Amino acid sequence: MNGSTGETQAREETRVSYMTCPLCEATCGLEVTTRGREVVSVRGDQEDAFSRGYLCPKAAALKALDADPDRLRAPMIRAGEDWREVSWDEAFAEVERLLRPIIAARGPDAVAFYLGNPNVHNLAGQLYNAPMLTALRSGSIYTASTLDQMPKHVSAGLMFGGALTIPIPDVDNTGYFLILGANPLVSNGSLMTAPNMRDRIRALRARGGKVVVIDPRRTRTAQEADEHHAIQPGTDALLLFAMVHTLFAEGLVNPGRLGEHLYGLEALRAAAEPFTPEAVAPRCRIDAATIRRLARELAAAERGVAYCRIGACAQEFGTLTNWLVDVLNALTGNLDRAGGAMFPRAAAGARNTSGEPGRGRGFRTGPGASRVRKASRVLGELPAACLAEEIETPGEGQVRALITIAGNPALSAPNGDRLAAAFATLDAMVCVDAYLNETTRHARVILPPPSPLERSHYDLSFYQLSIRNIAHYSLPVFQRPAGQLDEWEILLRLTGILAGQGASLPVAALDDYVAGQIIARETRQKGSPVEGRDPAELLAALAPRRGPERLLDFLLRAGPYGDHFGARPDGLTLAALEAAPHGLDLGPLQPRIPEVLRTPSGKIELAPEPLLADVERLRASLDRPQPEMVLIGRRELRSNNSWMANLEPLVKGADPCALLIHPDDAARLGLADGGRARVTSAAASLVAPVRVTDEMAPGVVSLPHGWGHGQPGTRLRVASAHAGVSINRLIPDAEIEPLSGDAILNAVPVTVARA
Ligand SMILES: Nc1nc2c(c(=O)[nH]1)N[C@H]1C(S)=C(S)[C@@H](COP(=O)(O)OP(=O)(O)OC[C@H]3O[C@@H](n4cnc5c(=O)[nH]c(N)nc54)[C@H](O)[C@@H]3O)O[C@H]1N2
Ligand SMILES: Nc1nc2c(c(=O)[nH]1)N[C@H]1C(S)=C(S)[C@@H](COP(=O)(O)OP(=O)(O)OC[C@H]3O[C@@H](n4cnc5c(=O)[nH]c(N)nc54)[C@H](O)[C@@H]3O)O[C@H]1N2
Ligand code: SF4
Ligand SMILES: [Mo]
Repeated sequence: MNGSTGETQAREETRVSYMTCPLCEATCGLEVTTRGREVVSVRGDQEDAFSRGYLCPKAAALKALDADPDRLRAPMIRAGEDWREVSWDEAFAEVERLLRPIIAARGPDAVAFYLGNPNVHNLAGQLYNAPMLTALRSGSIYTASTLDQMPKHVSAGLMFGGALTIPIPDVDNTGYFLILGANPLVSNGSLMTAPNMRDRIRALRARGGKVVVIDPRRTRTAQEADEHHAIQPGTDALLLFAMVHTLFAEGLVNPGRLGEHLYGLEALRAAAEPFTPEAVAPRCRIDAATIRRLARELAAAERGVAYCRIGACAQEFGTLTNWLVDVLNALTGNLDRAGGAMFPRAAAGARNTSGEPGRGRGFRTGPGASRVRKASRVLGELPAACLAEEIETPGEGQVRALITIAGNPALSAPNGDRLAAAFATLDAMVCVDAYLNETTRHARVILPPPSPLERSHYDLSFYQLSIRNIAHYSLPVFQRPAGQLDEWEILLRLTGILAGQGASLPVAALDDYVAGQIIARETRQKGSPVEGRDPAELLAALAPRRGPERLLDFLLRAGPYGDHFGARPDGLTLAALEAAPHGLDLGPLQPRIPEVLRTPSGKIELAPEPLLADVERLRASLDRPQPEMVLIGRRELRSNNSWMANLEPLVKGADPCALLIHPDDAARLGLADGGRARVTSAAASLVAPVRVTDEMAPGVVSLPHGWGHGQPGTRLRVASAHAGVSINRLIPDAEIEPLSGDAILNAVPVTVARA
């Protein structure tokens, strides 16, 4: 089960390996050259079927990540302030000793889970978190999704019937690209897996297309665009509604082929009624003539697409915004056609191909709600912004223990000070994490995963969100050192403990159980290529594979391109991917409506009732006084949320964690470039270095998230020297987006003064 001793690797032969970068959604192919156990270089794989040699500075930093002396390599137990390295058996025994009494005395809900972003970049998290959660059946489940894309799940679920039935911009074939609240040239794209967005956008413009960016900041993406409009933060839904209004008012609604599949056109027209361009213009700070022109241009474009991401999503009207983006695409005939917004068909584990085609049970939020503020449960989870109060508030169901898997909520979730204080009061905290950081310092036990170069990889999540259908499996670059568990083994051992089976239940038996369950479920699934097959026969066909490879092989073979276990002998298998180290291109996205739909009506729901019910809240915002100054977030090229700041190559150079402010605001407030400002919100007050730049819209300041290192009890030597401040200290947790439970991370009212 454990890796070999690595003695063969210790001999100094030079090797070249190919792998998919697991650090962001772009899934670039990397060429990693190694000598013995050393990384010599990380380059873009010129032959990669998708990324063709592209990579960003983070991938090059995989070398530093792999070698980072602060990266944890052995389990640790804390006693007071002191951490002690222990064996895996001792660590799991301690986990059991901590958790079992809490579960026994207070029930499963007393143990909360927080699953962070790297879980979706990791086969272990994708395949083994679900069984772990099922083992305990705690209702206290939190993830980074409610700091991120949950509004998209809700809007897509309501419109198309599946929370992962998300239309993706067909960037390579479009002629008009309207981008709201995303900066893909820096973030490398999100809910749009597409390596090298800069060249894709340049190619779009070179073929005569147009790019329009809606962002309170003139970002790098805006600089590459034909047009940039500095919208007032938090008002994207108003702008989009006014564009919808314009389409109706000017007879530009032209869904084309989609017409017969749309339901709710009249209700939509009525809902858009109050949102005339004139009504929204003063709030959005985009004039009515421009709004009309943008609507006409999208309608007139031969192939066009609207797209929004985190700035327009993690905000007060995030679900309405995500809905209206897809509404615009549908009304202009751009949904589900080349150059518009299309539905990928991923090779493995795709939610949007499972079940009977064309119709389904649809999507709804709930059932159930959080204990303290009654926030609706969505996709089985509670809003991350509710976690602090669920820990603090006594009573039945109070959270007394927390298990984090690859998450750093102390820096990534709102009201960070309150959350960290709440962590300190827990009876037990267990973290599966690579670092002793702002969150894991509160743990009693830390269970470290192997280096990303010591595990296999396949992007189960992001091929479901990709601009082309791609499949790429990578073998580990290095063997794991003797004794290091793979992350899926860690998760299975936790599963055994949570299931009440003890800390020493053999991983192999649990893994067989998990595989059996997944296979049996699929054979019962209507419309599955393996519907009605004998699970035992399929399980036998997967031998001798085990662990994530067995599950991945199953998902590929039972997937839309698969060999269907003999039924289609030329079909895809894991073996075929192993023979293709640069990945396989399964072709451009294809139209999928109506087959992709899973709504009860079998139609695209243009005006789902829960969304219509939220429209009045948006309308009321038109009459609200505007705050004088609001805070928004951003990403910098060399960051990865909160966790790669301990790598020297990524933090050298100018301080990335500066407050960006417009020159007029700076002058009015007496702030100088390079000086310091005090930023105060309803949640906290902090001091940040100032960068004066006319990139920013007046009345808007920007801080990146993921900073605020250097806290006592952490072991992040490099990051501590580049600590920065945490924007999430300033973000209140009192309000959430009501439909999705998403945190409101953008357009937060603040005051700014000289420090
Ligand atoms: N204000 C503001 N806040 C934000 C955002 C924003 O735009 N503005 N963005 C939000 C978004 S989109 C997201 S996704 C969240 C992210 O929020 P989180 O997922 O909570 O935070 P990360 O910074 O991604 O932390 C990842 C953790 O996983 C660990 N880790 C890294 N690799 C592995 C691995 O392979 N296995 C394990 N077990 N652990 C690993 C790291 O050490 C780190 O502790 O932040 C959100 N917070
Ligand atoms: N380098 C780097 N890349 C990353 C990450 C990282 O931390 N660093 N994180 C990854 C993750 S987890 C995610 S989810 C993706 C996110 O990917 P993106 O969504 O592209 O993320 P950002 O670069 O933060 O871009 C958000 C933009 O929204 C703008 N904005 C803020 N508020 C508003 C608003 O109210 N309206 C509008 N229209 N715009 C607004 C901001 O100015 C910013 O330019 O990036 C991923 N890639
Ligand atoms: S863009 Fe993303 S996937 Fe590509 S090299 Fe950079 S971090 Fe890795
Ligand atoms: Mo994210």
